[in-house]
Amino acid sequence: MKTRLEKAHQHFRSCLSYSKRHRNIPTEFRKMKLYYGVNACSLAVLITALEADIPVELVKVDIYHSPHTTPDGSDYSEVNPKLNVPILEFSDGRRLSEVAVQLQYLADQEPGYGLAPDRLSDERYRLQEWLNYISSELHKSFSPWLFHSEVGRPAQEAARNKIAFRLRLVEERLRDHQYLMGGYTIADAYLFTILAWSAFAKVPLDEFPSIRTWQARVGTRPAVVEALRRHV
Ligand SMILES: N[C@@H](CCC(=O)N[C@@H](CS)C(=O)NCC(=O)O)C(=O)O
Repeated sequence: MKTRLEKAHQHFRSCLSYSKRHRNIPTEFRKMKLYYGVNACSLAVLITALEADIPVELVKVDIYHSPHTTPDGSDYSEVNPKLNVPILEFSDGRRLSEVAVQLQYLADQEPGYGLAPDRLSDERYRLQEWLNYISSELHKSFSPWLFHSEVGRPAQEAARNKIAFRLRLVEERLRDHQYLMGGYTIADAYLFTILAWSAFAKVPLDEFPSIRTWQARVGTRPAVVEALRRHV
């Protein structure tokens, strides 16, 4: 059993090491640009930056016309040869792509906010399991309707059925968990962003009451409300 004094010392030491970690982050890494697209998955990254109190400058990309351009008319392919958003750009010019990676990057800059479990912990791998599932099984299944309606109805219907099947697993999880990992994490920001497309993509969520309750819960978080306001 630890005495109260020992506990106080332990708390003090952990505060010190937190603020040391915080100080060690070079300031240039803390001023980032976020290239985003209206109604795009970049919303998850903005939500997370706001949750973690990390300032980002927003740069809108017109992803609905080819070539994709930024507000000054520049060709976005020079920023991201993958031609998609989001991109996080650091002030030294380095860039990071892929939502699931960007979310973890931001969460790791400010571990005190608890947006992701500690790196190397078992829980971190559980989080990555969700991030990967959202990215590969859900996010990309929505794309045929959002960006490629020319694929036609049969392809759309097949994707809808796949999404419904994959959401059953999410529904089960949320039946007895407030958030995907128990407490709120970046996986919730990502899933919330993808499921915001369900009305537009005509993916009914009526058979998923727990998902709908969770959506309402996530949707009232101040960072989410603010991100929705800015991500236009
Ligand atoms: N694998 C990428 C996919 C990003 C992605 O699909 N972005 C979409 C918006 S949600 C996009 O920019 N689409 C425009 C295009 O591909 O031309 C990631 O996870 O960041």
